Amino acid sequence: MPEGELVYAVGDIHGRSDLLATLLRQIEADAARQDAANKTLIFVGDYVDRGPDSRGVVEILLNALPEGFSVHFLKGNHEQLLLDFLDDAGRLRHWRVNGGDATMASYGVDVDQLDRAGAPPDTWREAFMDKLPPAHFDFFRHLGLQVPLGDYLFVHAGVRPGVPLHAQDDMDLLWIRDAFLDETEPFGKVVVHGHTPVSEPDVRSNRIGIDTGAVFSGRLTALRLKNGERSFLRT
Ligand SMILES: [Mn+2]
Repeated sequence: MPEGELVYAVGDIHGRSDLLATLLRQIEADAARQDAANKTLIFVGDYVDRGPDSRGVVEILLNALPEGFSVHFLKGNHEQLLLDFLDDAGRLRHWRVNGGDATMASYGVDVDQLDRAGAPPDTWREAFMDKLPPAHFDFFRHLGLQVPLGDYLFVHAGVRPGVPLHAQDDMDLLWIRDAFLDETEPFGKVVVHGHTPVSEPDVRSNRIGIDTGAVFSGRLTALRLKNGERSFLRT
């Protein structure tokens, strides 16, 4: 990172508003001790699904972040699943098998009742739209796909080897695993990503994985970059 830049990149949250609140307090306290001209917070996506409080996570991201940071919100494949369902109710099943029930329930949708009644996808969509605050809908619709900063590129899942960073396919940025994870050659920038859970931050010469599976492990991780230093904060 250039001199004077202090960057925190937060991994996949998946409905764990409790862990997010804890990690943000750590980041705020840590940043207060640092001398930096610019402080930046980057979230690599997958805010929703699986965990119990997706709604609370988005509330924190919209209204309760520490002050004094530039903030970037990336889109994860789980936000894409949610948006795809809102665009086309026929995508309901695809979202539900990936943890969408927990998200709808967190917004107050009676998932069990809809399930028992065998409600058609359009009814689920109406029920969810009815509960989704417009500010949350806007949040999901305006998420970014990549953030370059210094020698780093921040994305949700990864990048396709052999494709220039400016020409990457959205589907790869949101979903890629093996072709990216197995690549040992440099990508042009060090790619900081989530999406694929690891027990400890996965630090390689060409990439850094920071999805520590918070929803299952209780461990939410932030990568901290300052000048030439790298370190981690975690719950
Ligand atoms: Mn993901």
